Parts: sequence; structure tokens; C-alpha cells
Amino acid sequence: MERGMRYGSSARLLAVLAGSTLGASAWAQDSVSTTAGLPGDAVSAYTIGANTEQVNNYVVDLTDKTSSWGNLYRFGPLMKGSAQTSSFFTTLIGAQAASNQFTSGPFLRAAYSQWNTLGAGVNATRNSAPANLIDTSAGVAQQFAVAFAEFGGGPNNTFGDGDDDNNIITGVVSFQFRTPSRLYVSRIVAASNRANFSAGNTATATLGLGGIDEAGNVHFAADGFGMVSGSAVADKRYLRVNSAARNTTLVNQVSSAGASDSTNSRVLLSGNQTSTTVPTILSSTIAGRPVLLGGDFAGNYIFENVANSTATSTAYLPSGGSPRGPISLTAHPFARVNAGASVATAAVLSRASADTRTRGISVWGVKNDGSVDLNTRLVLPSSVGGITDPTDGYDPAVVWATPANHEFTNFAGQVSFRGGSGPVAVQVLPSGDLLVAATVATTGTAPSAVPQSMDNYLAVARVNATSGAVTWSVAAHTGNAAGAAGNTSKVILGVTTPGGPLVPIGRIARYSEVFSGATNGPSISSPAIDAVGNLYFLATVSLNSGGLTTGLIKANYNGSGAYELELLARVGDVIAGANSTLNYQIQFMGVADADSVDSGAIFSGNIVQDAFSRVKLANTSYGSPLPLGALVVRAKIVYDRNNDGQYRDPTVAGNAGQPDQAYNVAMIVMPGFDARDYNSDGFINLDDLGDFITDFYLVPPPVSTDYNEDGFFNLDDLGDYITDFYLP
Ligand SMILES: [Ca+2]
Ligand SMILES: [Ca+2]
Ligand SMILES: [Ca+2]
Ligand SMILES: [Ca+2]
Repeated sequence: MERGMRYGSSARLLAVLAGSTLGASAWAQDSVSTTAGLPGDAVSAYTIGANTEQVNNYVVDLTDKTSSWGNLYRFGPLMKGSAQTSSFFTTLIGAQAASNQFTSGPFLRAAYSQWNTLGAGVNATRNSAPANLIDTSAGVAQQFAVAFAEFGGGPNNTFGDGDDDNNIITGVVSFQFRTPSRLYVSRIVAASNRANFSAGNTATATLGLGGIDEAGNVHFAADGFGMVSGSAVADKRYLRVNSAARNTTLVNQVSSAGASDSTNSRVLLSGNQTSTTVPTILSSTIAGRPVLLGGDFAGNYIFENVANSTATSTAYLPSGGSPRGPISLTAHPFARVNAGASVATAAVLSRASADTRTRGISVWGVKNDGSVDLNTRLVLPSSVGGITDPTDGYDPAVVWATPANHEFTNFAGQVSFRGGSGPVAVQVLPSGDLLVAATVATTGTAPSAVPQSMDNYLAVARVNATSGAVTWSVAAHTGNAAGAAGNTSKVILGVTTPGGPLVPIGRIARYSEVFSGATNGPSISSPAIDAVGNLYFLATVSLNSGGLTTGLIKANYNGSGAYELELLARVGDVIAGANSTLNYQIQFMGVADADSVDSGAIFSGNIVQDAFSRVKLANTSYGSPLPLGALVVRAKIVYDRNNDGQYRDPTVAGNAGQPDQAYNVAMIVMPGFDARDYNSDGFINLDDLGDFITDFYLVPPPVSTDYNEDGFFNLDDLGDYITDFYLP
């Protein structure tokens, strides 16, 4: 591959220019409370009335962060978990989701709070008031949405009983291309399992995420698992909340009666006693209405064939086959499963009738009403040479015994009920070919059982749109039983000087190498996939400089099967938050829980799969950050509240009374986009100016020539582009 063509290989690359562009600032729900230590400034999910915290509208300014390859990404704590008991700063965050696409239009809200002072924020009682209220009543913005499920031990601070709290939080996010570091966030408490935080077994549902579309419609599952209230949900339900329209005067409690904000909530499946998997969504932008897609343990695909009503089908499976885990979706039809009416493509792990291991991925076309078009099934190769890593020759059929027993993973344990959704990453490439990817367990006990194996590889299949030919490759792997210590696990690459050659900086590690004594994995989360087939996942890593930790990895796709690994972030990284004016440290990003994959790890639904509409994918080079739309990652961050260079979470043993503050957050990762790079080739030069002027005089003008995003195409746009172009 052409490393010289790598995005960021030149002194003129955007990464080097970052920070000097467009006054790009680094400020981010990046805040701490006015007082040090506990309880912090996370908002309660139950506050209504004059200081209602059901909806908060605020700015998060992202912080530039350079990857191991020298490429520019931007990070920010988009939303905190909700407030908990006085013993913890926030709830625990479980599954997350992002809308599959961007849309554009007016800002969701007419104004957003902004601050860059320690202590300022959106909590009505624990922050000082934000200094600024930014008027967004005019202009065109890009919009996407994210969601997470959160849970806590409830008022009694004990997990596993009928007072546990559980919420679905959404964020509808707007931004403009000229100021891509600035996100305008509407944080919304979409649904809760109780009306308030009063003591007692008053919780009425257990919630599982799920999917969200770019308008903020969120789909989730609800049942009465562990609940004892007489009002608890008594069946296996699916619900939708139009979170952008949430009534802020009440808590949207999910119970047997439905949901309190009944105007903006719908029960889409009720009376059902068959266990379901967490649902996803075919977006309102594509289908004209949000369409729920889900599945159950009887093998049915469940789809909202008409608004607020569901139908089932097994036409997506081979005869006698069965699915495993939640389904995944990409908002693009794939020719070979599209008889003409597909608007999207879905995928799920599956077994054929005789299988005792989960070795297949079923793929089907999804029509406008969610129904099944054509289908196909891809089966993991088990022969030597059937699937290898082209970069290092790794062949799992050689390294690991009984390759016919290798199986797709990250669907067991709690995943079907609590998310994430789902284990299979699916994308239709610009060429029309299909790419699917999922994590494989090479060893294990009984099929699909927990404890889950920590010996993993990330398998990718490309399906030719014309011939149907399937080619498999390995994108990442843990090597042999010794993991990173065996020196055969996949290398992670980086530059040691800006623009320098890529050299190994570490390896994927086996989970027990990082967490000694651990007896289960996985070591590699499920992947999320971007517009050109790059993969994003969490994995335990061994770094030459940073030791054993957990990393956020991008696997760069060369277009023909080979992937090289780039480190985007790791546990231990420190990021400067400029809204809070404090540094914070990433202290947790989790891959596994006590027996299986962590629902809060990355799954395929964690990414906005489409690039920004202004990005010209055909011009982006290998390694470019620009194909990434946006990625949500659950993290625990610790603010250095007293600015002493120490990051001491006071809820961790030995740190009691410390002034620092620790929050579980939905971190957003976005590409280092620069609106001046008009042709998206990674350089800002006269080609861009020429291309812009050419487009500007086209009739009709492309949307991208409304450069200043005011909804008008006029000379102001040309002037603003030229002005920006000549900024230093
Ligand atoms: Ca409890
Ligand atoms: Ca400190
Ligand atoms: Ca350019
Ligand atoms: Ca304009």
C-alpha cells in the first residue's frame, strides 16, 4: 500500500494546521460543579418543574486530538450520565447508539448555552449560569443523534433489586461545516423506569437500547426483569419515543400502562411473552416515518409494517435457521439482496438448521415498510487459507485448533436484552459491494456460552455486487494463546515524528494480559464501520510506550482486504476541556464485563455511517479521517478539579474526599474536517479555491456552495470562502 499517500503524510496536512484554523477552539457537557468533589453537576433524570432537567441545550466544543498516525480527530464529552446517589457522580452507561446518517435543516433549538469557565454548566443548582446563549434561530445545520441506556443501583444503592434506576438518554446534535468543532447538543431524558428517586421498589421497567434516527426517534425494549412493582411492564415490549418533542413538564415513566409522555411515545409491541432482542430503526428520513426493526427468540424478524403496528417474517433466514443477537442496519440497499424495492440492508448472526456454532451472517434487503426483500448468508471459512490477515499472514485455521468450531461472538450474555445493537457491522461501499464484519471467538466452552473467549479475530467479508463472490480477511486479531506477549498478535502502527513512516507502536493484547486474573473476554469489541469500510472498535492493547491498557482503534481499509491499525485514543489519555477549562483523563473504556462483552462497548450501531455531505469520498486517501461521520464511545473521564496534575476519582477506594470529579459520558469522536479543503484530498491549496469557484457558478449550484450555511446562494458565500481560504 501507498503509505506515502497516507492522509497526513505531508507538512501541509491538516493535522499540522489544526488549531490555527478558523479560530478552532478546544472547549467541550464539558463542565464541573461549582463545588469540588462529590456530588458533581450531572443532572437528575427526574427533575421537573421550574428547573426541569428533562431537556438541556448546550454547546460542546470538541478538542483536537492527533491519532497515532498523525491524523486529526476531535473528541468531546457530548453528554454525561444522569446524577446518582450522593456516593456516585453519574449512573453507569450501557449500550449506545448513533443515527445511521446525517440530515440537514434548521437547528433543533433556537438557542444553546455556552460557557468556558470552571463551574459553569447546565445544572440549575450545581453550576453557575452559562455566560452565553447562542442564537441559532437562523441558518442551516447538519444534524445527527445519539442515545445511551444508563442504569444505577437506585436509591438503595444496591444493584439487582426492584428499585434500580434505568433511563434512555438521547442527544440531538447540530453543527455547521465552517465550525466543525462546535456541537450544539440537546440532551434529552427520553424515558425512565421510575417517576422519581424516592426510596422503594417503585421501578416499573428494565430498558434495552436500541436504535435512534437522525430526527431523535429512539427505539428500545422494555420488560419487567427484576421489577416487583405492581405497575411493572409484564410483557416483552418495544417502544418508540420522539425524543426531540419530549414534554419537559413530566418524567416519561415506562410502565405496564405505557409511557407517561403519551403524546410522544408509542408502544409498538405488547402482549408478547417471547424474549426479544433490542430493536433498531429505519429512519424517518428514508422511510417517511420511523420504522422499528427487531427480532425474537423464536427466530422472527419483527418490523413495523404500518405505523405503530408490527408484523413478523422468517424470510431472512435459511430454512430451519435461527438468529443470534440483535440485528444491524445500514441505510443503503445492496444489489444482490435488492429485488428493486430495498431502501436499506440488514444483517444478523445466524445458524443454519444443523449448526451447533454461530458461523453465519444473514443479510437481507429491507423495504420501505421494513419487510424483507431478498436474502443471502455468508459462512465463516474453516479451511487453512480460507481467511487470513493479508498484512501479517495470520491464519486462524493454522493457529487455533478445530477451526470449524470458531464462531462469531459478542451476542451472548445480556446483549440481546440490553444491547448494544448489534454485533455485525454492515455497509454498502461506494462501489456497490457489501462489506460485513464481526468478531470471532477462536476457542471457548460450549457453543455461544459464557464465559466468553478472549482469543478473537475480527473477520471481514466483502461481497461483490456483480458476481456475488465473497472474499474474507482478518482485520485484527489477538495472535496465539500468549496474546501480545507471543509477538504474533496484530500490530498497531504509528509515526514517531510528524510525517514520518508508520512503525509498530504496540499490539492487540489478550484481555487477561491487561486485566490479570480475568477468565473471560472478549479482547476485541464488535466493530463499527464507516462509509469506505474502515472499522472502529475497542480492544485491549499492549503499547510500547504506554504499557497494557484499553484502546480505541481504527482499522484502515485499503480497499482490497488489508487493514492496518491506528490508535485513536486509549485509557490514560488526557484531553483539555475548554468549556470546563480543566484537563480530564480517560480512565475507562470497557470491552468485557464479568462473563461476556460489555453492553457499553462499541457495537455496529455506535457510528454515523455516512461521511459529512461536503466530504468527497472519492478524493479521500488511505487513512484519511474524513470518511468518519461520528462515533460514540462510552468512557469514564476524571476532571482534575483542583488542577494538580492528578486525576483522582473520589469514588475509588483510597481517594475519598478528593476534589476531582468523575463522570461516565458518551464521548463523541469526529473527523478533523476543514471546510476549506473543498475537494477533501487532505490539502488546502489552489485546487480547492478553483473547485469552489467552479461549483459556485454551476446552475443550479450544489448545496456545498451555500458556504456560510445561511440558506442562500450568493456572493457572500464566495467572499466567505475566499476569506477563510486565506486565513493563516
Ligand atoms: Ca437497587
Ligand atoms: Ca486533581
Ligand atoms: Ca484540498
Ligand atoms: Ca449562503
